[in-house]
Amino acid sequence: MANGQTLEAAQGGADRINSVTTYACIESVAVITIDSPPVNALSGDVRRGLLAGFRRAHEDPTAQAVVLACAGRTFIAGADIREFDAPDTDAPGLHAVLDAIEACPKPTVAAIHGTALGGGLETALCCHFRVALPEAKLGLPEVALGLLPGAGGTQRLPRIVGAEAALEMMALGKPVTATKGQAMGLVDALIEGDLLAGAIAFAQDAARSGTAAVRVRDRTGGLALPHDAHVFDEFRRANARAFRGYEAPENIVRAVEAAVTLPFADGMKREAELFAELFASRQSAALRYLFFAERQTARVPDLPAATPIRPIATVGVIGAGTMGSGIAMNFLNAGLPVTLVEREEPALERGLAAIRRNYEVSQAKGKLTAQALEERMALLRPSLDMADLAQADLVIEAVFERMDLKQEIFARLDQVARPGAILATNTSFLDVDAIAAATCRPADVIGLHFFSPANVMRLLEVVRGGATAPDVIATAMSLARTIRKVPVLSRVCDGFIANRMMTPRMNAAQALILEGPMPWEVDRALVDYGFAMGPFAMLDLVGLDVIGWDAATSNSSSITQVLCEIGRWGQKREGGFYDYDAARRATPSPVTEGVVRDFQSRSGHQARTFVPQAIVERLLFPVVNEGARILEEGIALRASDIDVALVMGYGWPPFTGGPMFWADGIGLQRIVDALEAMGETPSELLRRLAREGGALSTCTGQA
Ligand code: 3H9
Repeated sequence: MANGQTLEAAQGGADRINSVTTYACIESVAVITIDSPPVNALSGDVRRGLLAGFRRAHEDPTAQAVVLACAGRTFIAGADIREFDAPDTDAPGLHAVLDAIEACPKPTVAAIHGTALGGGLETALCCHFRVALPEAKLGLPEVALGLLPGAGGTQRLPRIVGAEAALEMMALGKPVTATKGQAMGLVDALIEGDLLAGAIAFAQDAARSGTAAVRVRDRTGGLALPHDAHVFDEFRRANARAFRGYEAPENIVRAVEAAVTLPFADGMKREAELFAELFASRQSAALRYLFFAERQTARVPDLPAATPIRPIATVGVIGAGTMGSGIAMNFLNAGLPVTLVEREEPALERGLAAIRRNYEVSQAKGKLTAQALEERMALLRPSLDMADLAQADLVIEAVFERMDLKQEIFARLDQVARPGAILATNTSFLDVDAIAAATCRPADVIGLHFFSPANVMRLLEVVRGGATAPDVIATAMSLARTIRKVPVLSRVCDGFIANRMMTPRMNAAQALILEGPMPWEVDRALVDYGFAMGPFAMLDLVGLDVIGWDAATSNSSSITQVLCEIGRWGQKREGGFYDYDAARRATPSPVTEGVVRDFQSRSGHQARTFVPQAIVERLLFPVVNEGARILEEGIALRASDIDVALVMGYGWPPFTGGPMFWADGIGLQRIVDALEAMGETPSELLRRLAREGGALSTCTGQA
């Protein structure tokens, strides 16, 4: 229980206001407690309970002050996002509830533990005071849902913390700890130990002091902090890159501008207008969809809830290259010992040095203490002998993508690993069943496909082979949470979900430049769509030589081959599709242009101009089609898993919701028609949904 003994006692002797709210009067302090798992979101019932609770506290002659507290793991974590699409219209609106809280003439205190987020913090801002456990977090993260704090947060927060700090918290969605919040004036007292007892004592003091408590709306301290009109432009400029493509940050900046220039009531009206714009936007619908999609991926319909989880206390990683060392770091970060195995001493040394260097960078940024760095390194056991993996509960192989090599390793693992150990491969496209066949225990074999850099990227593709045991799948899905990854379950196919989905984009890009657009025009269209870089810039980064080029067999039959033949291998050679200066800034290359023009004239295409929208459709509609095939084949469990995989693994712009959600917004019939016009065959699923007016993003895998 996160919120102490006094809370339990208070609840024990309390009156029940409704199914999620209790009321007690303890030592002259009214205690209203919300208990609505999992996160005390402001559902209709919670709003009903709050309104009734504060009314009763107002009228209760024995109550001199009021404390608002929450049971369970957290204070109110925000508006109930599920209700956004299905509002409880019988319940009082949030604004009416907050007005009632703010109008309470007795001193009101929010007692915060866990996270006070969004509408939760906005509720606390309608109390006169906020007290909190030191480790509690306070934030207004609505921007991540494509929204702004629409319950007065944009107007009240700057009145306490000032415009600049409020912009940081709201437009960047950065929460603060209660300790920092106290320094900013947002938290009035930190309580060590029993939060409710501390909050009650604080409320009694406030009541005793006799001075009228000041409402946040009437406070001006924050607004008096130095700022001028430039603060807003400077903030926009400094964050232009992070805000690119997103609508909510600009509306938040405008709302804070209103807070510093308009009286409170007018600022609230402005906030409501700006909120309404965002609430109706496709972007917010997309980001809300992704919020739930991300939380759904770990649910596997054919795994009974009672499927046991194998305990994982020690991990082995084979291969200390970039992938292997990145993978190892995930487990070290979670406090699990890792045995890292390489064949040769120098490679092992390089891997260890890379891990240490990574931690040192985190330390230099203040994200890791020197002690934590050493603790993590101490969990790492380097080895040159696979026999040292005998005690590992999980072994992950991360060597070159060669089937013979992987099979050899798995055959050896089969001999050394203890019975019941999970044997995982980090392959990004090879057949997991063929790898499993090298062992006598294919039920224990699974794919764990990390994305590079493996210690940073949040996606983990979990690949179930034909023979993988249910408890091995369940363990992998649960382990993902331990190492703070989002697992997406895939069946075996070439490239699994994420890599397979993006192959048509690359093929379409290569084909398109034969018809007129230059690589940089193609890249520009995709960057404007929202990707961080286009496919050709990506090829230059990865290296043209490592994507299947072989000097011995190269015969000038493609643009990539010719570029490789003339030594244009990408950024590492200071030139690929683009030219690069010493600072690795890319400019269109006249050499590449010549090669492309040559291929264009030989291809028989009449070179023509494509508007950016046409380029986007040429490259991304085939991706949507591939997604529909992946569902038809039952490779993915659900369309939303595909969206999560692409957003988290390939930087697909989150504000589109991912390819499946985006496709629904475009219209499936239009996509079918366009695919046919391109000479592509639309999948049966896509055709059927287009015919029936169905949605792709709510589909489940079908095989
Ligand atoms: C808002 O407040 C708008 C206002 O300005 C008012 C405008 C008028 N609603 O993440 P977890 C569910 S917008 C409904 O796995 P954790 C979640 O789906 C809101 N449900 O746990 C999951 O359900 P399930 C602003 C919610 O410990 C379960 O709770 N607030 C909500 O890793 C556990 O969630 C936010 O944006 C919600 N608001 O993290 C905060 N929140 O088990 C969003 C969670 O069925 N929430 N659920 O899958 C979070 O950041 C994290 O959930 C939190 C807990 C940090 C609270």
